[in-house]
Amino acid sequence: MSQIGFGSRIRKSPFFDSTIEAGAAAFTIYNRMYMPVSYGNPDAEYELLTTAVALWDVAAERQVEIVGPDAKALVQYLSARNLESIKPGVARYAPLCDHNGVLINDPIVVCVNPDRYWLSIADSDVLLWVRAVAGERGDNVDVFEPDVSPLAIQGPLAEQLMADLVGPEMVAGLGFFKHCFAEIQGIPFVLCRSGWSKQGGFELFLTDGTRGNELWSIVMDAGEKYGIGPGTPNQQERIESGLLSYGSDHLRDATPLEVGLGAFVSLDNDIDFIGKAALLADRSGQSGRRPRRLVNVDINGPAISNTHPWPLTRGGVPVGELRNMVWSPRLQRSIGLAFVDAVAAEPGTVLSAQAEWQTLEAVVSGQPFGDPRA
Ligand code: THG
Repeated sequence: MSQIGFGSRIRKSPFFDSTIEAGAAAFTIYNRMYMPVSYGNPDAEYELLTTAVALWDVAAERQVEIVGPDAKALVQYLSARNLESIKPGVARYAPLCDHNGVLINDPIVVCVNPDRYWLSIADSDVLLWVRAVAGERGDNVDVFEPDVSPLAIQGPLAEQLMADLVGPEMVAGLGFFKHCFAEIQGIPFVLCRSGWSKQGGFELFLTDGTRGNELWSIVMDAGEKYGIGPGTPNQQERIESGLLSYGSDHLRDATPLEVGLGAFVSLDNDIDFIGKAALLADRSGQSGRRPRRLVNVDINGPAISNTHPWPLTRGGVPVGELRNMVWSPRLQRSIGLAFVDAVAAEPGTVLSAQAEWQTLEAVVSGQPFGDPRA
C-alpha cells in the first residue's frame, strides 16, 4: 500500500508527538500541517465521541491574526456574515467569499480584543488573501499567523472534564461560541465552547506551541475517569449533524448559498463585503450562473465510504457529484452529501451514483440528518 511520507516541507502540530504516541494511523495535510484523521478504528472513535469524550489535534485549523485600528472594518469586509455585534469573548462562524461570491473559506471569527481578531480557518490560503485585501485597501493593520493551536475536547462528557480542568464556574459561565482566557499549570490558552461536532465540547486555543504535548497529557490524565481517548474530526458524526467540510463537500466554485450557509450570509442590509454584489445578482437570477445545491442523500447500498467524488446522474443525465458517503451508526443506513444542479435537488429525487465497481441509488432527503425527528 502506498503512503505519504513525513518531511520538512509540511509542518507538525504542537501535539504531533502525542498523536503518534497515541496511535494515529493516518494523517491528512491541512493548511500545510499534518492533521490526524484516524486512529485505525472508526467505529470505536464514533462511539467515544457520541457517548464519552474524545481529544482531537486540530492545530491545523490555523489562525490568521488581524490586529490594528482598522481590524474590525477589515474583518467585516472579508466576511459575508454581519459581524456588527461581535465583541471580545464572542466567536462567530463566518464564510469568506471572493469577488465572484465564491466560498473561499469558512472560518470561525474569534474577537480577542476590540482591535484584535483571529480567523480560525479551514484549509485554504487565507493569510495571503487577507494581506492582499488589507494592502489594497490601505488598512492600518498587521496580518500574520500567530502561535495559536486549537485542541478540541468533544463529546457529552466534555463538560465535566473541562469543569475538572478549569473549575465549574468558568465552564458554566461560557455559552456556545463564547470564549475566555484560561490556563492550566501555567499553560496559556483561550477556551471556547465550540468544535466540529454536535456532541458538545470545547476548543483550547493553545497560545504557546512549545507546550502542546504537556497540555495533551494533562487533558488525557484528567479525562481518564471519563473514558477519554484520542479521536479526529469525525466524518460520520459531522455528516449526520450537518456540518460543512469546506473543499470536500462541494466544487471549488460553489457559493455559500449553494452549500447551505445562507443563514450566515447577510444580503439584506447595508453592510458591504467582498462578493455581496455577485451573491445578490445570483439571488435575483441576473448572474447567469446555473444554481446548484448541497443536499443530503439516503443511499441504498453497502456500508462503504468514497475516497473521491462519484458522478451522479438522473435518468442518465449528469447532474452533479456524490461528494461524501458514510455509514451512519445513528440512522443505521448509508448517507451522503451530493452537490447537484438545483433542478435535481428536490426531496425524493432519485439519483444514480457511479462508484468504481457498481451503481448506487441515492435519494435526495427532505430533512437534515441531524434532526432527531428524521
Ligand atoms: N474549529 C476551529 N476552527 C475551524 C473549525 C473548527 N476552522 C475550520 C472549520 N472548523 C470551520 N468550519 C466550521 C463549520 C461549522 C461550525 C464550526 C466550524 C459550527 N457551526 C455551528 C452550526 O452550524 O450549527 C454553529 C454556527 C454558529 O452559530 O455561528 O460550529 O471546528 N477553531
